[in-house]
Amino acid sequence: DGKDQIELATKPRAKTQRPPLYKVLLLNDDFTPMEFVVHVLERLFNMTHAQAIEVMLTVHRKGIAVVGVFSHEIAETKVAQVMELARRQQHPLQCTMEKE
Ligand code: NFA
Repeated sequence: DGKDQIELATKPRAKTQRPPLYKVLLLNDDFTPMEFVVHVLERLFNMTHAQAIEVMLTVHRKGIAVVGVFSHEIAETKVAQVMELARRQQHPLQCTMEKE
């Protein structure tokens, strides 16, 4: 009848801290093949083929789109992986990150 309840001490004014999140952005260009962008989105962002086509077309039409939201370290790794794949194939594809 309530006598086992424990009331934990709290600091009511202390707001809960959450780690900042970063948007990974893909930029359109006139030269990178659509199929390469779809491949990148499937392999590095775990998208289905249908999702990857949809997101690639959004970047193609709008110039830029968010392809994922991650912790700072994961976002940096994703950007580096996209840039490295593009560099190896000599495509000008650009990927960047921005705090949410
Ligand atoms: N605009 C590119 C093309 O027409 C395709 C593309 C999509 C490139 C998304 C970069 C990002 N081949």
